[in-house]
Amino acid sequence: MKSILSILVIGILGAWQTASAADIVGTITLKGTPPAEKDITPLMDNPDCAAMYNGKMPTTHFYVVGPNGEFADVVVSLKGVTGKSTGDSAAPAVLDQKGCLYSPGILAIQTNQKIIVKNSDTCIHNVHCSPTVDGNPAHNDVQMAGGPDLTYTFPKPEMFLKFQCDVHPWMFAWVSVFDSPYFAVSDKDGKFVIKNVPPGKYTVEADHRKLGAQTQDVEVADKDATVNFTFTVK
Ligand SMILES: [Cu+2]
Repeated sequence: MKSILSILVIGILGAWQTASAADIVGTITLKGTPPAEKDITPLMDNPDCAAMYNGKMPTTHFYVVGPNGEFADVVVSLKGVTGKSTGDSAAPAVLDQKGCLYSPGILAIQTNQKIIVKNSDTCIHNVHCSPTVDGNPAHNDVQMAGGPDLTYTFPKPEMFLKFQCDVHPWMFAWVSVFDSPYFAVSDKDGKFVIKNVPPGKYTVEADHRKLGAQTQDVEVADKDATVNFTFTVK
């Protein structure tokens, strides 16, 4: 009886293990020297915005790269995985306007996940998003200093949906929308983690706003899978 019980327990544990999800982890590296970031001079010509910088010129952040090529702001996702969104019940994502810039400049959300746009500045902004995929609504809303947050949702997957400010023409954010929770944006160490991926074979796509997309195939079983990407500056 005892042995039957232990076989049962082992069997149940085994079934649980093969059915359990694992993470896809990796590091993104940039090879080569990216073009120098540009000074955002018009920001400093605007007294409201310049007041937040104490004379220190802000720059663009097209290539956020560490001393050893650690490459941030790469959007990593599972290509072609749709119909898996948990956006309805996911915590909202936050896009802030701070120092007359969007923060973060690269963001990823799920379909139907709330994205809350804040204005942390002491000046007015205008949130203007222009999707290119049918079914994703455009918005163009004035947001006063200290004004209430704006909340948007997008029902369709879209890469790099453009947010801009019509008051400050240098302000851009790029929001990628996925129909699943299986995505991540690489951090300042070039690391990413796509959590709780069900077992299976996937194509992992890494997409950088300036350098385009790469893919690699991976099989997820019962332990974490590693997929590293190297981008090269052309
Ligand atoms: Cu603005």
